[in-house]
Amino acid sequence: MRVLIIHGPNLALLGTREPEVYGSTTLEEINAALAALAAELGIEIDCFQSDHEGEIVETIGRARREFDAIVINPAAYTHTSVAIGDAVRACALPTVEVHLSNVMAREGFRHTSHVAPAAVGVVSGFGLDSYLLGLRAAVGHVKAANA
Ligand code: CA2
Repeated sequence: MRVLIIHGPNLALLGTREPEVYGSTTLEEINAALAALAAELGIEIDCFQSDHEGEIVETIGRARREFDAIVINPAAYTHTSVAIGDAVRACALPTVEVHLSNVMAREGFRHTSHVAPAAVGVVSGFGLDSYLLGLRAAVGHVKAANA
């Protein structure tokens, strides 16, 4: 099983700015933790970060041929991008949306997601663990669908 991990805009800055909101863990540390969990689960992952909406849309569009599921933190595009929501719907891979912070406890504009209606579920508010829980959920979903 292969799972594509997508990190949206500005997440490359993790660990360097706003630690009070997003913690002190870097993106490299998140990817390393995901790789360790993937090894434990006996699956493969590929991690991708982009600040560009079109690149994220294209990457989702290509994913169907190579991957069984997607775990995505669309970052600010969560709240603005009809295109990323449409890409997730069109690619038809089970997708889990994850957020480091609890978006529902933040500003009102963060309460809307264009991706969540196309996802199998959302994990929000657990920092690094949101990604790890999201990966476990994606793998469990694929296994259940193939059983
Ligand atoms: O909580 C999350 O994971 C978010 O997706 C993070 C986004 C935010 O727009 C979403 O509402 C919730 C922001 C990512 C920006 O990351 C930064 C990291 C360090 C310093 C500055 C920004």
